[in-house]
Amino acid sequence: MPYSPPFRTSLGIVLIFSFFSYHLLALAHAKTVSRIIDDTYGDEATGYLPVYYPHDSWVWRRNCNSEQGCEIVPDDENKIQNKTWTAATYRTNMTAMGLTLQFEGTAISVYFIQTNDIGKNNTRITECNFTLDGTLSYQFVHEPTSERGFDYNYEAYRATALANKQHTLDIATGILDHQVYISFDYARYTTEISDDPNSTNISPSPSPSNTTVVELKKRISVGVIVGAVVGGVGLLCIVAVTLLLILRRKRRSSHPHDQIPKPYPGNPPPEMNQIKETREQLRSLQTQKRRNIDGLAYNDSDSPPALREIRHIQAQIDSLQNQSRVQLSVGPSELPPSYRQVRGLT
Ligand SMILES: *[C@@H]1O[C@H](CO)[C@@H](O)[C@H](O)[C@H]1NC(C)=O
Ligand SMILES: *[C@@H]1O[C@H](CO)[C@@H](O)[C@H](O)[C@H]1NC(C)=O
Ligand SMILES: *[C@@H]1O[C@H](CO)[C@@H](O)[C@H](O)[C@H]1NC(C)=O
Ligand SMILES: *[C@@H]1O[C@H](CO)[C@@H](O)[C@H](O)[C@H]1NC(C)=O
Ligand SMILES: *[C@@H]1O[C@H](CO)[C@@H](O)[C@H](O)[C@H]1NC(C)=O
Ligand SMILES: CC(=O)N[C@H]1CO[C@H](CO)[C@@H](O)[C@@H]1O
Repeated sequence: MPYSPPFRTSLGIVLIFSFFSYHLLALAHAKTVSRIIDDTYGDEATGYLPVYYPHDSWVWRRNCNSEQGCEIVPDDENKIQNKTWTAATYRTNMTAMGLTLQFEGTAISVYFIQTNDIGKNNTRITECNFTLDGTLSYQFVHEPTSERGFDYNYEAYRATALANKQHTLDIATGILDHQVYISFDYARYTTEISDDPNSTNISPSPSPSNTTVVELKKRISVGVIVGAVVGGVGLLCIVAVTLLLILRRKRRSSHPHDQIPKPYPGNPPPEMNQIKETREQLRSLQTQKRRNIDGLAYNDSDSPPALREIRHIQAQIDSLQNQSRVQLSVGPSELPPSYRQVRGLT
C-alpha cells in the first residue's frame, strides 16, 4: 500500500525521535569511571601495557636500584603506584626515547616521580613532549629544586574534555644535547561506560581526589538528559495524535456516501403505502382492459356488453388516476393522451 506524503513525513519524524530518544537514554545510563594505567601492570581494566622505546634493555629500567647500577632510587615505595616505576636517562648518543599509552576515555593525567636534591651531583632535568593523537600537546620541563628528596604522584600532564574514544598519548624526548631523566609511575584516565551491571569493565577504585567534581557533573548531565528525553517523548505523542487526526479526516473525506443518511430508514410513511396500493389497482385494471380489447379484436367487435365493460373499466381507471394524482400532488390533473384515446371510443 503506497503511503501518502503527510503519512511518510510523520513516520520519518517518529523514527528520528525514536533514534534520538534511544541514544539519549543510552547516554543517561552511562557513568564516568576512573582507571589507572600502571607503568608495569598496565591498564587495570583492559590490561593494555605501555610501550617503551627504544627497546634496548639498558634504556628503560624497572624498579632499578643502586645494586643494578642506578643512581636515582626512590626512597618510599609506599608512595608509588603498585610499588613499581619505570625510568630512563636520555643520552646524547640516542635518537629518541619515550613511551606510548593507549586509552579510551575523556580525560587523562600522567604522574611522574620527580627528583629534587637527593644529595648527588648528577641529578638531571626532566624534559619531554606530550603528543596526543599525533598533535604536540604539551612541553614538560622540570628542573630539580633545592628541596630534599622526591616528589611522588607528580602530575606532569593533564588532558580533559576529550571525545570518549580511543586515544594515543606519546611521551617522548627528541634529539637533545643534554641528559634528561624520566621516571614514569602511572597514568589515570576517565571513561564513560554503560551502567549495565553485567559490564565487567567498571573500575573498583575511582579517583578519591576529584570524585565529587565528576559525580556532580554526571548528576547535572543526567538531569538535562532526562529532561530532553521527556520532552522528546511528549513531542512524539503530539506527532502521533496529529497523524491519527490527519489519517481519520482523510478516510472520512474519501467515503462521503457513508455520511448521507438513507431515505426512510425505518417504515415508510402511511401515505406511501396508500399510493402504492392505488398504483397496483391501476396496473391490474390496465391489464384487464388490454385483455378485453384484445378479446374484441378476434371475437365480436360490435358487442355492446363488451363495450360497456370497457367503458366501466375506463371510468374506474380515470377515478383511480385522479386519486393517485391528488395523493401525489403532482401538477395539473391532465391525463396522458393515451387514455383520452381510449375514452374517445365512447
Ligand atoms: C595496582 O594497584 C591497584 C590499586 O591502586 C590495585 O587495584 C591493583 O590490583 C594493583 N595491581 C597489582 C597487579 O598489584
Ligand atoms: C650510548 O652511550 C651509553 C653510555 O653513555 C652507552 O652505554 C650506550 O651503549 C651508547 N649507545 C649507543 C647506541 O651507542
Ligand atoms: C658534587 O660536586 C662538587 C664539585 O662540583 C663536589 O665538591 C661535591 O663533593 C660533590 N658532591 C657529591 C655528593 O658527589
Ligand atoms: C619538543 O618538541 C619541540 C618542537 O618539536 C622541540 O623543539 C623540543 O626539543 C622537544 N622537546 C623534547 C624534550 O624532545
Ligand atoms: C546479565 O546477564 C545475564 C546472563 O548473561 C542475563 O540473564 C541478565 O538479564 C543480564 N542483566 C542485564 C541487566 O543485562
Ligand atoms: C589529584 C588531582 O588530580 N587533583 C585535582 C582535582 O581537581 C582540581 C580542580 O580541577 C585540581 O586543581 C586538582 O589538582
